Amino acid sequence: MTSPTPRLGVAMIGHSFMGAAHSQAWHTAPRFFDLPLDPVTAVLCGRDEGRTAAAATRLGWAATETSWERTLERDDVDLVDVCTPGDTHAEIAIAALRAGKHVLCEKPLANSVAEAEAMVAAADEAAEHGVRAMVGFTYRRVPAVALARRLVEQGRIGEVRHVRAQYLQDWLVDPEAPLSWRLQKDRAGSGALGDIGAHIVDLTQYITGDRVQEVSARLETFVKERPLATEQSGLSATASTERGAVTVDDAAVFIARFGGGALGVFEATRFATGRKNAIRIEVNGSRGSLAFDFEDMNVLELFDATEPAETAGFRRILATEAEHPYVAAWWPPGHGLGYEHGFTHQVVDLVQAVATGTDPAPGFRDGLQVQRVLDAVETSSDTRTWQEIHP
Ligand code: 4PW
Repeated sequence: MTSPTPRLGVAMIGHSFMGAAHSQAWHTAPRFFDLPLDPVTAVLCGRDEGRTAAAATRLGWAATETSWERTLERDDVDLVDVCTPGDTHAEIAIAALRAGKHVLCEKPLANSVAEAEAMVAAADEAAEHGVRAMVGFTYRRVPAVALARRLVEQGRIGEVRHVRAQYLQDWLVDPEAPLSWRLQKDRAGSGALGDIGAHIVDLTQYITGDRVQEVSARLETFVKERPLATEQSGLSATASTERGAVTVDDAAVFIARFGGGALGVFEATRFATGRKNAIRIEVNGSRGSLAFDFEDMNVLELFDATEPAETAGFRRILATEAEHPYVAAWWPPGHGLGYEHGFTHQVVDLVQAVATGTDPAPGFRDGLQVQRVLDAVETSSDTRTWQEIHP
């Protein structure tokens, strides 16, 4: 008789947009992937008892808590999934690691470099006792993106010279869209820069295997005052009659130089009218190019410069074959994946790392490096100078 798969008790802190995305991932991952540990959605933690209980029923969690400190004391919890706004990441994640719980923390890792450094220190200490920490840059786990990384690693596009990255949303174009927590510096750390710019910094570094080393940036807040938010759900919220100041950037643009010499152009905005969640990455190398757009997320475009000029051209690789990263566990070719699958793959990779006692990627150190880039971008914009990112 085979022994049962060991249990991994999970507690999730927060149950809004990211909480819902993570919940489906914890449920779905063991159903489609052969996992070495059995994740059990043990405890959902939120501040309001009634709302947390309703969310636990809807999202499938066995028990609820209204205090994250109490959640960390529970013996049925082995891993803490932090899905709260950035202002609580450091405090919760550090306490969880010290309590011997593995941690998955939403991005950006923290609201400041100092917080991210403290989190890395806690993660390093915890790693000595076999406790793991991961930061949730989920878009790395879109099969077409993971394929892009694989092709760069194999040398298919040669030496990388140009990186073009945009993260375009439009949910703030309406000046009356309410001032939700994502528009408050004390809660979110920064605006479009940290919320979505962080993703393209991580994605370009992941795909190229290189690091952003220098930046020159400009941030802008187009709408400086908005109605305060009452109810919030996902990216939308209900407007109150009172108004408040927007304390974060609406858009961030910056140019960059990577350590290996490639030049990068980055744009993160919530004002790209008509673009809902367009994450566009293009990488040009000495032997070819790659292009990806999340709004057509099952496709990776490849230009192979070694092909005869007569027939060479960008071709669309439909990344839905069993040979592509993560896809073998899913559907037959052509039956594409969606937004939520990145979160499922994140759980798969984290559970593997915990079970095998290896450091998950991206770990807190990767999160800190992205934080340093975000910080350099803000300083550059404030001072109108180029800023170096120190390792
Ligand atoms: O991918 C994005 C997130 O990181 C989502 O579109 C929304 O913006 C929710 O949080 C950020």
